[in-house]
Amino acid sequence: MRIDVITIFPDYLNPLREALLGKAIERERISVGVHDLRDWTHDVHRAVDDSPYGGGPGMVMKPDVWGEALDEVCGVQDATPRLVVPTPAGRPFEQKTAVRWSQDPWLVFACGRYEGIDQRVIDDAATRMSVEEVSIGDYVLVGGEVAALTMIEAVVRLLPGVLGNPLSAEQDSFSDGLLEGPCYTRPEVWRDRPVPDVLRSGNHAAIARWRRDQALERTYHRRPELLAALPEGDLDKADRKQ
Ligand code: 6GU
Repeated sequence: MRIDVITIFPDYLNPLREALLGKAIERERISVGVHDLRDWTHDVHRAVDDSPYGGGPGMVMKPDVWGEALDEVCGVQDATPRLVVPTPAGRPFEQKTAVRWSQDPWLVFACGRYEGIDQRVIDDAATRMSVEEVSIGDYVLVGGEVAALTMIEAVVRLLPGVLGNPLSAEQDSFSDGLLEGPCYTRPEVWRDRPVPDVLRSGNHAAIARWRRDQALERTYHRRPELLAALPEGDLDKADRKQ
């Protein structure tokens, strides 16, 4: 997978080179390009923003600069990328979004700052490629960079050969619509707290039942709306006893 990020703060994306994402780059599972938006300015001040039509606070990112940046970054291959625009005004980014994007060969992230990017940039790009304006949650960040990092990490860990153990991705919270329950390792007793007996019983059916019950209980308390959204038939008889 190819990933490009356009931003006025390229250093914000440095964590991409660390840990799991860095390994994925080294192993050539992904190739990453981070581009400084100001490279496409022509004025001495390298201005990327201007005041909003209609008035109001804040600044809007200029269409001419973004237009040239996207023409160049998105036009270098004979394919077209999916263009992702992180914004608190976007559709929610969810695990299923990450799964869908993980099938793509090429993602381009356009990170806005200030009040946002002139809408014509997005509308124009959408005539040539698939464009998604997405939000990572109901809070406001200063810019799209941290949101882009978040989304890139969620996508890249799903690519084959990136996670050490491919079963980890299958057992994620959300993969069955529930939160994952608690987990334990040695020692058997720590600060007078024993590991739950069932996990040391060797009874695999009992362990699976217990884990399922813990997941249901945790989801009920922390994210009741997830339980309500489970498709009909996802809860069996034993689940309903919980
Ligand atoms: Cl994607 N961008 C910004 N700037 N703020 C956000 C967000 C994105 N998602 C939640 N808050």
